[in-house]
Order: sequence, then structure tokens, then C-alpha cells
Amino acid sequence: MSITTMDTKEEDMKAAFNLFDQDGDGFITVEELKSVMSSLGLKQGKTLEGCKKMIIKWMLMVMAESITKRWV
Ligand SMILES: [Ca+2]
Repeated sequence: MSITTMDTKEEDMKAAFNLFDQDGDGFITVEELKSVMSSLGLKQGKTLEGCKKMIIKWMLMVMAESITKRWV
């Protein structure tokens, strides 16, 4: 994997993060996630439980990303 590919991935994640972080405080709340998902018409956004599952998936993805960077 090239450095350019990793940078692009990081930019993509930042862009996605900023989309969800509507008030720009650096945190994505369940309410923010729910609001974005609902506006995108995703069915997970309609329930709080679905949003929580999405946040857990998101966190695991970010953690996996940072672990990969540290070990490569
Ligand atoms: Ca926020």
C-alpha cells in the first residue's frame, strides 16, 4: 500500500466524519448520526438502536485503521 493511498483514505474518512459531525465539535453523537442517516434515507437511521450499531462499526473501523498504520 502506498502512502498516497493511505492519505486518500484518511481524507475520505475525515470528509465522512465532517459530514456526520454537524456542529463541528469533533464528536459524532447518536443524534447527529441519526439525523444524517435519516436525511440519506437509510433505514438504520430511523432507530436509535440502528445508530448505535453504526457507531460501534465506525469505531471498530477507525481503530482497525490506526492499528494497521502503527504496525505497517
Ligand atoms: Ca458533533
